[in-house]
Amino acid sequence: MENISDATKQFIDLRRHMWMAGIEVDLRRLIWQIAVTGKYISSKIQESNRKLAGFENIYGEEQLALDRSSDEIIKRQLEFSGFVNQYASEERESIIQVGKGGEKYIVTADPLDGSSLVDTNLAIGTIIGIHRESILTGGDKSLIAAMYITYGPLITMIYSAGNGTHEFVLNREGEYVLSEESIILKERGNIYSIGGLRKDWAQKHHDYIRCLESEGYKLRYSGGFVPDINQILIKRGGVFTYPALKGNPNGKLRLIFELQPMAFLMEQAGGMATDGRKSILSIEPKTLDQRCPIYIGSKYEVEKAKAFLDGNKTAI
Ligand code: AFP
Repeated sequence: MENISDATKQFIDLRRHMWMAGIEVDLRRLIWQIAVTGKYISSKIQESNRKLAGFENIYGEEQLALDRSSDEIIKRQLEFSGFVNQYASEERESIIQVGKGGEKYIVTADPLDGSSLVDTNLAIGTIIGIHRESILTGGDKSLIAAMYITYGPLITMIYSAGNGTHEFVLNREGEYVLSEESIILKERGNIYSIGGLRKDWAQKHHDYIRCLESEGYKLRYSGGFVPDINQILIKRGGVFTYPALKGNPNGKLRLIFELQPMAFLMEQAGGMATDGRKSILSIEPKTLDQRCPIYIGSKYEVEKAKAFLDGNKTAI
């Protein structure tokens, strides 16, 4: 759907966009059902923020941690979806059955990533992966769609079902309407988002970061994976990295719940995602909570990271 005018975009809601993109009906319904949970999670954030309603929420019910209550909202939505067989969440030890058996999809979630930022009023988000096959043994074709919802000044939702990467904004009527269609990253950007403590970085990572700084990259790091990635997508370039650390070679972020969905969305936008050597989507997870170093964003910066980590100075 090339060249949709801004005026027209506001009339293209999420369901119409997915229908126009020819996405199969069950997957369209599932993506929409998950997107709707964003409204409920957002009201939980409002309602349970201690600055608004004390440590008890306005109903006086026992206050679940926000990430666990967000997880419950998603689980309940999936139980009634009719399309989901299993659900894996960063908040749960194991994969759980939510369907009767035989349903088409398996859903992964980081229900509320960055929840430690809620009291600072910084943006946080929900990260979703939709799989056809087993999460652990389905290979790199298992992931067929990904999405994330950002709870910031606006509630926005980015999705892809292999049809490019697109942004929607939740309007006053409670509809997700198209705001950025077919996001495509430039060859390179000018922002870098770097996690982990400098004292724990390997020398090759230090050298890479120093090179970006010598090329004038601007530091943009909030401590929230979702808004930090969202900034690279919406600004059409740059790099986010949470590297291998001394004493923690797998870094901090989780392969299944955080990195695979973001890698899917970034690659659909013409970007790249690697652990420093292999593409994220080619890594077969061994365990649910497997962590992985990450370099994700526009091609120039990610290829440069690979060159530094390979010690291949000529390619730098
Ligand atoms: P929380 O969910 O505990 O706030 O952690 C957020 C996160 O998993 C991810 O969203 C950030 O990119 C990363 O941790 C920030 O880690 P540091 O606090 O070590 O910078």
